[in-house]
Amino acid sequence: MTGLFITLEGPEGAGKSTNREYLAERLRASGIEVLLTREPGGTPLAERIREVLLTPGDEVMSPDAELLLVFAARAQHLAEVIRPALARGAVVICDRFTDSTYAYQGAGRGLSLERIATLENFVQGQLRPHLTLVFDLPVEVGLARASARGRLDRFEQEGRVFFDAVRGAYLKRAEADPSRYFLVDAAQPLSQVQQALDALLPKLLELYRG
Ligand code: T5A
Repeated sequence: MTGLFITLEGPEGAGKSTNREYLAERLRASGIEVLLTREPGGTPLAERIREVLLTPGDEVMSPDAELLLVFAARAQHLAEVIRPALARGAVVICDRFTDSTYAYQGAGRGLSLERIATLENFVQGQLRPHLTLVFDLPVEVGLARASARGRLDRFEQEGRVFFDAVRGAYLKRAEADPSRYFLVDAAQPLSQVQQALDALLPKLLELYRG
């Protein structure tokens, strides 16, 4: 049996972290093993790479170095956590995955999408998420939520143009493949966002049970 791979995506402050536990609990209530994880990160080594990626520093990180670090963390995460969990039949809910790379390193930094696709194939082989929830909201709303938490990480210090490109990339990817992507209006009050997730549960269970 192979499990179900669900990824949560979207710009800063969209509510991915807030809602991942909610979704996990709803699935666990149906007796399913759920593994919650995140990127960059998810293993001790990948979390160390996350620190490097998110911590602002004096030395400017080159976009290529950033891209390779993201995929290095992903390779470790896949080998140690995601693939084993899927192999034993769990539902894996991952807060960000390769759609973030297309959005941030591709649209945000302007790196070639073909190069990202090459690394995606190299690191992941055939593995792609079964379902991707894109939490979408106006850039200024997400940044206001993220800023309210205090110190900004290295990505959150980027400007409006960067985040407009990130949001646009998510919307474009979701539009191109409606069978895999599900858009969530993340600007709504939390209770309504969670109602939208509840409405999605039967589809998730159907996908899981095949
Ligand atoms: N990255 C990552 C890349 O560049 N390439 C990659 O390949 C990958 C995998 C990771 C960074 O790494 C980059 C992208 C990111 O910049 P992160 O901390 O994991 O950083 O991701 P962030 O998006 O920065 O995480 P945030 O915490 O900012 O966003 P979330 O998780 O979407 O939002 P959340 O749940 O923490 O909510 C933010 C605040 O809003 C409130 C919450 O209570 C919280 O205070 N909130 C709401 N308020 C009102 N109404 C709602 N509906 C709300 N939902 C949440």
